[in-house]
Amino acid sequence: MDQIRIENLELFCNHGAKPEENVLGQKFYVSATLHLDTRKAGLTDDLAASAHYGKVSRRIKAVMENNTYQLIERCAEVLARTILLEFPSVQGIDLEVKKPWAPIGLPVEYVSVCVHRRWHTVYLSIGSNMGDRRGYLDLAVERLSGMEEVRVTKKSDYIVTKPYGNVEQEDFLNGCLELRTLLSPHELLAALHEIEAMAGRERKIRWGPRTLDLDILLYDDRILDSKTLTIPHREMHLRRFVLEPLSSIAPYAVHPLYHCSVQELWERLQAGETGENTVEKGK
Ligand code: A4P
Ligand code: MG
Repeated sequence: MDQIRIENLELFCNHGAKPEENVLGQKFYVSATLHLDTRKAGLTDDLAASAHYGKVSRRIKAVMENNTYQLIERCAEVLARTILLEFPSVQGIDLEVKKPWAPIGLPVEYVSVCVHRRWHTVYLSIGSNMGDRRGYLDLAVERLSGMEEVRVTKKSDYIVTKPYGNVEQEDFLNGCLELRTLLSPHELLAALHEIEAMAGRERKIRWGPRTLDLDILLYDDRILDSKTLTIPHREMHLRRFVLEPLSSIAPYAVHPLYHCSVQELWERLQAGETGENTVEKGK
């Protein structure tokens, strides 16, 4: 991806863990590399197709001067988030905050913190088989859309599906979403659990009836297996209620373990059939 670089923007601000730093202030330098596609601006000579480096610099100055943080880690985190949220063409950012007068009692050129932050593409499975199923799925979309660090970029149709697994229960309404997010996988999982709780979700039986179930299917091309989170979702390739709606919004998304597209997974499942069936569309 193309880059725009802002090198060593000099600022005078009050960040520091020592109280005197917060009063006296000192010099900081901020550098930012913006990752974006400059092709259109390059061809048309139109600033609207790029990111205005003057505006980005002034935003960095305002955030640095109007706040007092203890840590340069915090400065870097807030700056990266602000630029990613406020400049839509910027897909990612490398940001460095340098502190040349860091009071460590030793001759040092500077200390600095560097972070890389970017928008991530995520696919979610959403499902409900209790009460107002459509209402719960719509609630999830509404809550996710209301979060600053999440953008719902695609939504499949909802389909009615027979329960998968060995629990006797009502049919499900299922769908899939595409999100862009600044949240890490575990932060996103925590946010999904909060939305499930808002929908009155109770965890009694594994694979049992639920007002709202929100699962992370894919997160970029990440492979992750922790105690609380496995990505890609362990069973996504076996589930009609996942692959049918997912293939309608992301046929070419690639499963990073099986190295094949969602469309291929869906075709394989249809060819092999595994006992769980779509019964009707759009209820
Ligand atoms: N967890 C691990 N990986 C993930 C992930 N990728 N996304 C952990 C979300 N959560 C993940 O989930 C249990 C724990 O899994 C979470 O706390 C999280 O730390 P849960 O939602 O509390 O419990 P669950 O949903 O009963 O269990 P599980 O294994 O997540 O089941 P699934 O996979 O969600 O399947 N049939 C149809 N037709 N439609 C459905 O939507 N859903 C299920 C539940 C079963 N049958 C279904 C459907
Ligand atoms: Mg679940």
